[in-house]
Amino acid sequence: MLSYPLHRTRLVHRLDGLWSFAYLGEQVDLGTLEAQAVVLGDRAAVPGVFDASPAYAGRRGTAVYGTRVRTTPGRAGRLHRHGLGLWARVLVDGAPVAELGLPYSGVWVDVPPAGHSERDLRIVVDNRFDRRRMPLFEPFFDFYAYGGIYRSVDWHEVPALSLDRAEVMTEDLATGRIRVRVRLHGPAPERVTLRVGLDAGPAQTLADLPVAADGSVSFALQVPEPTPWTPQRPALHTLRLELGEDDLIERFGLRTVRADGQCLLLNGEPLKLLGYCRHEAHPQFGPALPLAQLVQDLQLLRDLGCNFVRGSHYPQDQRFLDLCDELGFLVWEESLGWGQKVDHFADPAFAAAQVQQTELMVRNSINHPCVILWGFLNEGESKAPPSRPLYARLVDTIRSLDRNRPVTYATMFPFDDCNLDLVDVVSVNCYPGWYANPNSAVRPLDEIVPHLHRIQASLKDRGLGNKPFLLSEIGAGAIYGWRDPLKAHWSEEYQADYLGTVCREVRANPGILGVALWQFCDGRTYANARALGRPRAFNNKGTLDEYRRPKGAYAVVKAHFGGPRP
Ligand code: ADA
Repeated sequence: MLSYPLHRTRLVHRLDGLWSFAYLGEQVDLGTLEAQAVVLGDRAAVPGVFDASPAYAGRRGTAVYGTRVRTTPGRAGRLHRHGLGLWARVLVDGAPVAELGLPYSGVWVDVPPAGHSERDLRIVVDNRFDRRRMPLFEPFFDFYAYGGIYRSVDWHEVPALSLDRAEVMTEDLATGRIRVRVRLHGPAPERVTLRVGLDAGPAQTLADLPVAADGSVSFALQVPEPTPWTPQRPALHTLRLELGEDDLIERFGLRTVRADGQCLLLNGEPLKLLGYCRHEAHPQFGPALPLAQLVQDLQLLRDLGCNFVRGSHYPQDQRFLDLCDELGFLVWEESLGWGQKVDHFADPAFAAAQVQQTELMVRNSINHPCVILWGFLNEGESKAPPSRPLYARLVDTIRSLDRNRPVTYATMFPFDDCNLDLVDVVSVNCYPGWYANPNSAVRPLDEIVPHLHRIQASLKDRGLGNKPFLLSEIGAGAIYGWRDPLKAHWSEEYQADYLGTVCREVRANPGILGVALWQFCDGRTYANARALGRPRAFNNKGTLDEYRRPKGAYAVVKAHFGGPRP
C-alpha cells in the first residue's frame, strides 16, 4: 500500500502479500537462533500479526517471516519497515542487517548491494516482553501487545547518494512561501544540484546548493497557487524533487498551528477539538488494519461530527495520516508510552529508546498538515520530580526537529503534575463518575462537571491557566447490547448519559480547548489478572464495539458534536 512520500522513477519493490512463515514457540534463545536454517512451512499475510490469527492466537514467542525479492545486482537497498512489533531482527541473504525494538515505528534499514539478483529476506519477530531488548512495551499496558509485521514493507533500490525526505514548513501562509529542508542519504558532497517542482507546475533547477554538516539542504519556494489547509477545505500540495537519477514526491498542506493563551489557533483561527482517542486495532487483524478499516473508521468519526483524533498511544500508520490529511481531520500523534514510572525514566536504555522513537515519529510525520500536536509518555508518572529530565529531553527533542507544532502529553495528575510548564498545551486524562468514589453520596454522573471545574481552578492557581486545556481522555465503559433501566455502570445507558454530560460541558465551557473521548471503539487488553476490571479482557469504553457496531452513546455524541460536516 502506498503512502507519501512517493517515487516516480526510483524502483520500489512493495513486499506486501503472502510470505513464508514459521512460529517457533515460547522458548527460543534469540542469541543462538539460526533463522536462516528454519523451515518456513506455513504462510502468513504481510502486513499481519500472527497472534491475532486463530492458528497462533495469544501465543507469545518467536516467529520467522520470509520472502524473496528480485533486485538489480550491484544496487544498494533501503528496506522500509513501516511498523512492526514487538522486536525484530532482519536478515538479508542469511546475514543479519538490523535489530530493532521500537514497536510501531517506521524505520529504514540499509542493505548492502550483492552480485546476484534474488535477495532472500527474513524477519525474525518476537513478541515476548523483555525490558532489556525492547524497553518500550510492557505487559501492564491497557492494550494488547501483538506480534508480527503491523504495516507494509518496501525495498527501495537507491544510488549511493539518494533523497531521504524533504520537510516542508509553511513560512508565510498569505503568500504561500515555504521552506524546504531536504535530507540526503549517503556520503554527501559539499554542493548538490536539485530539480524541484510544485504541484503540476514545471520543474526548475536549483544549482550548487550547499550541503549542511548534517547532510541536509535548505531553500525557500513559493507555491504558485497557494490554498491553505483547513478541516473544512483540506487542500494539499505536492513537492517533486530529483537528485541525479533519484526522485521523491512529498505532499504537504499550507497551514500554521500555535497556542495563544487558552486558544489553539489554526491559520490564526481558534479551534474547538471534538473527537476521540483511537487505537489501531481490530479483533481479527490486531494493529495490522486493512486500508478499508482505516477508511471506515474515519467515515464513522466524520459521521459522529468529530474533527479530532488522538492517535493513542503510539506512532500512527502513515496511510491513516494521509487519509486524515485528505479528509480534514486534526490529529494528535504520540510516541509509545503507558503509565511508566520513574524507574523507567531513570533507565538510560528506556530513555534512549523513547527519544529515538519520538524523533522517528516527528521525522516520519512532519509533512502531514493533519498533525497539530506532538505527544509522548501517556500517563507517565509526571508528578514525581525525577520524571522531569526525561520530559524536558523529549520536549527539547521535538522542538529541535519541529518548531511549528505545539507539544503536549496526557497527564493523569491534573492537580500535582510537575512538568506541565514545559509544554504548550495542558492535556488531562480523567474519569470522574467512572472510577468514582464508591462511598460518595454524590451520584457518579454528578461528579463529572464539578471535577472538570476543579481542574480548571487548580491549573489557574498554579499559573497554568494561560495555556490551552484539553481533555485528552474521559469516558465510561459499556458492554455492547447491555441495556439496563437502572442505568448502572457498564450499561449502554450509563455510557450514553456520561458522554452526553461530558460533551455538553466541553461545548459550553470556553476554557476547554476540546476533548478526545475515551475511546472510539472497544479494544483487546490485558491477558492477565488485571483484566478482572476489564470484562471480556477488552477495554469496553468504546462508543462502538470492537467490530465498530455503535452503542447507544453513538447517537448522543453525534447530536452534541453536530453530525456530518458540510
Ligand atoms: C488511561 C489510559 C488509557 C486507558 C484508560 C482506561 O487513561 O491512558 O489507555 O487505559 O485509562 O480505560 O482506564
